[in-house]
Amino acid sequence: MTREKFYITTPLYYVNGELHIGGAYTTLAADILARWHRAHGKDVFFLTGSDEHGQKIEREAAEHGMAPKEFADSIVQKFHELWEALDITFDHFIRTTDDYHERAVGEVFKKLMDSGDIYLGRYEGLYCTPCETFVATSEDGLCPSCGRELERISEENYFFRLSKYGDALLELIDGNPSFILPPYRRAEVRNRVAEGLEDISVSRSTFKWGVPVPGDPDHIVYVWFDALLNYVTALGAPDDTERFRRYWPADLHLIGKDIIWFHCVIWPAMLMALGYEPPRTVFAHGWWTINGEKISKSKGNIVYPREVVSLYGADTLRFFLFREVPFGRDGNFTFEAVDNRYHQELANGLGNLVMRTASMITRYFGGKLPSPAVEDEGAKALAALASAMPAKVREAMERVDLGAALEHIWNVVREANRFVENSKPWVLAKEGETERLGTVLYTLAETSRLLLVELYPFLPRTAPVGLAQLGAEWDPLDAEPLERWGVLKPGSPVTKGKPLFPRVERPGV
Ligand code: ME8
Repeated sequence: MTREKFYITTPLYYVNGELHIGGAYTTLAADILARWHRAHGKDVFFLTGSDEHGQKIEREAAEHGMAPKEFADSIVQKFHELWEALDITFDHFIRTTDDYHERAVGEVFKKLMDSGDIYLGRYEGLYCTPCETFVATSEDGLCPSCGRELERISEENYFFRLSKYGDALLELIDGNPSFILPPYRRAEVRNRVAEGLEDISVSRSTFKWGVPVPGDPDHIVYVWFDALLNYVTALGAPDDTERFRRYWPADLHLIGKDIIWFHCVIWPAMLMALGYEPPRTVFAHGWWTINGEKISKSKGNIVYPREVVSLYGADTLRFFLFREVPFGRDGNFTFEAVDNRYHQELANGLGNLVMRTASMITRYFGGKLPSPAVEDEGAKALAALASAMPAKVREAMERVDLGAALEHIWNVVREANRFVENSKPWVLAKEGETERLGTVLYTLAETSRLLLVELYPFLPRTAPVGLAQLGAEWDPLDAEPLERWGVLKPGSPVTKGKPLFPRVERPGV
């Protein structure tokens, strides 16, 4: 039986500087989902990469006294270091300067020139270089998206016949409720499409850093047209490759809400022009802000992932970003909030639960898991709640609602800790109620195990450590048999290890 495929992508990040937590956010989300789908039997293809052409990169490189490619190489190296530090399990990393991609972009451009979907015209108007966006109108000469100064350009340009695809796009949006997620982002895109679409400029001729237009090398392909194609060129398109046939259409393009128009309108129209299926889902998440302002390379209000990782570890960054804010909404970043989540939820909540469970089994049962020999109301209720959790997590993950998945999990963490307080195992031990104590501790161990199985995509370093302490099996490619109650066998070894989340002193606090 062939496994079902799951093709997931991140945006290609511009190589104009090191990545801040915004870029890490999208890539971590993709990694969490990739791990979750792999653990549930899917044949996952997880793509990320770098967006290297265009005026912005050309200028940035010049400021560093470097050639664009040389500059891009140095930044891409940093991306790779970051993805390694954050345990990102991508299957392929595409650079828009890769030969196969550049060749494919030229071929696609030619194909669309031949079919009439791309034609030569003249662009007179405004351009925002930081956003690499053509802007139709602006009263104050500032970019409506980022607020910075626009440049007036007047160039002979190739145009893409976007106007032709308005009706088909409306049909796509209306007929597929999960094409644009979260649902609250759909209306804005739909309304703008319904107002009517104009053809868009897809080439530039005043600088050189890009893929030359076939047969007209004075022009280079517009950086967005080039970059969007990565999602299919990475699979070998426009050649009819096995990989392309296997994985296209993408199951999930993860993006920030800043680039929803490119992904939900321009990209599907390009695909329609090429005769390819549109992606199944584009999920646009919100922005991380500092004091309410979007964290952004060009604004310079930045937090780097390493500032969190060096103190709290990579798992904490992952956990925090999806626990603190519903996936889809904006959220304000503070180190206080990271510190609170770490100490209250990871250290005192989950870490303490696993620690108490393992150490009581070590102390009272010599490190052998006791059997749940007698009935206990509290234990039964906790077991029922924990057993029901994996299905709820699944439902949330399938909607790409990472925050809801964590909330289902944390509900069980809270109840398990409450159960420890209510059942008072230390009193049961003192009073010699060994059988009841066995039931309580078995229930806590099995609940902790289920929690760690569900948390693995969110805590890929810590969850296996906790599972090993509980003597539990774990297979990152086959979680399903482990998602039911009663997998731990009485008599199996449990070891008390180091705390999963030791206390952290923040310097200067
Ligand atoms: O737009 N909060 O690249 P980019 C949350 N190259 N996410 C953020 C963020 C923030 N403050 N800042 C950035 C580009 N992001 C193009 C994409 S795709 C074919 C080409 C994330 O380097 C978010 O995912 O500006 C956003 O969409 C992406 O980084 C933009 O990265």
